Amino acid sequence: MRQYKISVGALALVAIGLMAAPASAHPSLKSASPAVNEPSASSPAQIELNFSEGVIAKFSGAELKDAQGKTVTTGAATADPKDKKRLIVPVTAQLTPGRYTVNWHVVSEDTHRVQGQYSFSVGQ
Ligand SMILES: [Cu+2]
Repeated sequence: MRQYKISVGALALVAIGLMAAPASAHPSLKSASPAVNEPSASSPAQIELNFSEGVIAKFSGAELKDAQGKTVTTGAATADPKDKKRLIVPVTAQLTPGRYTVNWHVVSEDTHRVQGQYSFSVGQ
């Protein structure tokens, strides 16, 4: 009986150790459309953000700002049903030529929250 208790305790310690292990996987932005160094010829209908991990759209999103720092209204972010690593943000407004910044935040499927930003430009 005592032997049994010790082994359960040991197992619990192992389990706690596993949970406390640092997560090596966090979502990072792999690519985007419009791309960073390829100006979009015309106003994009949507912004696609491709991450290294699947993301939960409900807890993810992006804020679009123009060169003056003014927020541009966008639709709600959704995950691509065929690829959970891709977050799609509909651009409802017609973007005038210039530089735009996307402030994104995502919660990955392992519940880690990460945020960042990237810029693209719409051609003249
Ligand atoms: Cu993570």
